[in-house]
Amino acid sequence: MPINAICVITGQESVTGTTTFIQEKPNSELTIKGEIRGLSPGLHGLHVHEFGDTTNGCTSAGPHFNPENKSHGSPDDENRHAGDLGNVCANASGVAAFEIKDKMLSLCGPMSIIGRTLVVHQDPDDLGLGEISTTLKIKMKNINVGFE
Ligand SMILES: [Cu+2]
Ligand SMILES: [Zn+2]
Repeated sequence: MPINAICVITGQESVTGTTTFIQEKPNSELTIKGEIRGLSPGLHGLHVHEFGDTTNGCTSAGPHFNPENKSHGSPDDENRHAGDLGNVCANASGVAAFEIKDKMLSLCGPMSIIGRTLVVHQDPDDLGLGEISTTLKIKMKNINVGFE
């Protein structure tokens, strides 16, 4: 039976949305499907951060979920944080609709994202290629992933 989880996104400046996570079996790829509204048009970094505590934004949510102690990268890289999901793109109306298939993250086991935080950033993610981390400015936060 497929496993499902959902996160409801609430953020600053009337950013709202939902993201659904679907996994057919414990080891199959994770489908991440979402729609986020109220963003500025263009690219926004999307990550799973380590902790589910969003009381103090990115500080309490901790770093990118990284159980294998790797470097920040693109979701297509071998060397990436498990929580690195790249960028989502908002259209001219500020809506980002996306469907991501990810082979690293899971809804169970050591790579489980349950109880962590999904963060959509104001700025694009440089995917590990730049010298300055773009992951510090937070636009939206506060998504605990829980079972549906
Ligand atoms: Cu982040
Ligand atoms: Zn990262």
